[in-house]
Amino acid sequence: MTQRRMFLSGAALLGAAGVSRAALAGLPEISSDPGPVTAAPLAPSAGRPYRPVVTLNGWSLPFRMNRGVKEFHLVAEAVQREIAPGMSASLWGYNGSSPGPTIEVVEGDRLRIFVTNRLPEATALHWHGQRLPNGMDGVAGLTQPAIAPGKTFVYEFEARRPGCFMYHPHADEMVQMAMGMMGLWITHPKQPARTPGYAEVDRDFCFLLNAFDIEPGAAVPKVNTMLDFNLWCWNSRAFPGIDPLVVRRGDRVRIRIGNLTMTNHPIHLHGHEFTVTGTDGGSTPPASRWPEVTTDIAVGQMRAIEFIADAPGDWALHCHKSHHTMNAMGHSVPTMIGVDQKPVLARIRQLVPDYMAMGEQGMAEMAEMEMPLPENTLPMMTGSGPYGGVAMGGMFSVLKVRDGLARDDYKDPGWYQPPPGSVAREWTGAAAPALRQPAAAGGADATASPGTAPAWRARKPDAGHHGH
Ligand SMILES: [Cu+2]
Repeated sequence: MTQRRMFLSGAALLGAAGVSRAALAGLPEISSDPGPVTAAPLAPSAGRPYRPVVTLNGWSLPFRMNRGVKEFHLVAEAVQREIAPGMSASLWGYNGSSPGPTIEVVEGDRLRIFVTNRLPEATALHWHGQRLPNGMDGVAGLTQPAIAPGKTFVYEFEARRPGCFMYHPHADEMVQMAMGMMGLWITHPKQPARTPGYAEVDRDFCFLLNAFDIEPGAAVPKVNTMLDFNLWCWNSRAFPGIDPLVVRRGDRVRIRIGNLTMTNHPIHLHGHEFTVTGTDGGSTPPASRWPEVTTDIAVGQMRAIEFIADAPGDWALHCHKSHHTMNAMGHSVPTMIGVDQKPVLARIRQLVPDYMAMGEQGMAEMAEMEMPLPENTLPMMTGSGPYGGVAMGGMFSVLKVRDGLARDDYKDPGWYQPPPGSVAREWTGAAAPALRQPAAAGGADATASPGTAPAWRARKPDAGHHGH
């Protein structure tokens, strides 16, 4: 009875929107990318109710109801995606964006998904993690013929299991995923209160981990790269292009993260403990959960983490592989820490006037250098905070916990204003004890006077190891 009433109200809404019977016989209208901003959550226009998710730097695909069936239209096509201000990539995606729009449905929904191929090669769409008839699984050649360029295919199945899922091509996968073809899929439970292990939350974020290898100055990813990617992204954005996750203090927060890169990513949250409450296999049994501050997300996996955001502040949320919080860099640059380059610098500058000696004291100085970059390239590490350079890139964002936000307010509140006296500060008392030399052969520490250089020893780079 309830269901019937909801379908009727859905039909009434559609009537108001002026969708005629003739229009319903044709393909659903194509919705297109609103840009690389985090779109406001898309409240359902019809069908069963649910609390929508927030796709970081992304959006959810509108649908229409057609005689009780929820219909979506995905268009596989070439897209232009700004990775961060200053760099744009030529990718493949869906409906104008990479990743494609998030699809949100409710457990028990009958679905019809139209997939139009506007790529120069065949594709197919796989619904990662779903229970569905074998012929709807989207593996080209195995469960269906590939969708040729210019053709539209129809997928029909019921959303049987609530949880977080992904969609991606299962045709020329290496190329199509390296080009950015992927999207998120959320199946909301029909009866949230009666779904084991599931809790309603105040803020429900989602994003995909993806990676590209784009030569500095170029725009098209190198599709044959297996490990040495240079752009580590969330939803095809790299820091400082990734929006903050804005939450109200005390909110119960869920973050759903899927990994469609070629390596694992230990995702780390500062200032809070969370539990892993879901995988792409569904909600985890509550008795199986333990607190974490980092969770590793393997290739092809999804994880839903939950926590109470009870600590106000600007808390880093990032991949803990330090190379993944950087943008394009040269991995074959030798380590120069402790090497005095001054004697040779003047001689190099006679040949290359702009030459800069780098890395003697670490690489953070690179974040502040005003080096001319090739066009369409991001600095290796960048971004500034209220106290200076953040020196980050790639898979990094900020969880902003604030008092007194409105329920659906996701606007960036600016930088956190900490209570007076609660920020790490410079010690102004007596000077620190003198620098200590490494232990001598006899085992005793020699103490040097301040300013004396320690016994650094430069080591030649290992020529044989370039992957990581
Ligand atoms: Cu990572």
